[in-house]
Amino acid sequence: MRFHVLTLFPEMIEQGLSTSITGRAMQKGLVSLDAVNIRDYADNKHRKVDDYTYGGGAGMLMQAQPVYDACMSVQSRLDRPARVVYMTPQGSIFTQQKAQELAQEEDLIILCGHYEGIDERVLEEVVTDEISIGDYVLTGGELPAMVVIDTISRLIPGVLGNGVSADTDSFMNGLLEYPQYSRPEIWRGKQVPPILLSGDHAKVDRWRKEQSLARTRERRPDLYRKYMEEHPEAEGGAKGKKSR
Ligand code: 9D3
Repeated sequence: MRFHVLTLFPEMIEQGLSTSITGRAMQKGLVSLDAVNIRDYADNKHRKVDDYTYGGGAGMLMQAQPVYDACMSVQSRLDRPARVVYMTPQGSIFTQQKAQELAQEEDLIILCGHYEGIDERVLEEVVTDEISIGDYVLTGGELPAMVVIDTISRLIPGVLGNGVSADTDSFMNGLLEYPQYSRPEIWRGKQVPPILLSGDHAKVDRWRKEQSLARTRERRPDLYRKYMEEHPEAEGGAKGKKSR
C-alpha cells in the first residue's frame, strides 16, 4: 500500500507513523508514505494557501487551487486514478469494515484539512470518500489520517508479526476481547484466574468466550445485540455478572 497524504503539516504525519509497527512496515517496504506539503503548491511568493470565507464567518479556509494542484501532481504520477479520502467531521464514521475496503487499494490519497476547512469546489472535483473518526472536534485532519493509515497498515499481509492474524484478533469477530494476564501469578494480592493455569485448553477457550460475551453485553450492548442476531446459538454471556 502506498499512502499519499496532502497536508500543511507533513512532518506531523511522518513523525507520527515512523515508529513501532507502522515504522517497521515502511522499513520492510510493505507500506510507503509520501507526505505532500500543500504549501509547496501555493501560486504566490508568500506561499499563502488560505483566505477568508465568502459570506463571512470566523476563520480561514484552505483555497481550492493549491489543494487541486497538489492532488493532481500525485494523481499524475500514478498509473491509474487513486481514491481521494478527505478527512472531515462531515464524513461517515470510520469503521473496521471501511478499513478492510480501503486496504484493497494500491494507492490512497488522503487529504487533511486545517483551519475551518477547504473550499467546497475542489472537494467536489477530487474527493471520492469522506471520513470522520468520531463525534468530537479536533484541530485538523492529520491525527485522523494517522488513525486511518495505522488501521489499514496492520491489515496488509506481513505487517503484523508471524502468527498474529488481523482477522482472528478480537473485535473483528464482533466481540470485545477477554481479559489477559501475565506473570507474576499473584500481584498486589490479586490471583490470575485459576482456569488459565489449569492447562485445560478447551476449558480456557470456553472461559475466554464467556468473558468476551459478558464484557460485550456490559460495555457495548450495541455490539452484543448484533452478535446475538448473527449467532443465535451463543449462550448468555452473563455468567458471574450481575444481571440488570
Ligand atoms: C465551524 C465548525 N467546525 C466544525 C465543528 C469547523 C471545524 C472544526 C474542526 C472544521 C474542521 C475541524 C478539524 N477536524 C478535522 O479536520 C477532522 C475531524 C474531527 O475534528 N473529528 C473527527 N474526525 C475528523 S476527520 C477530520
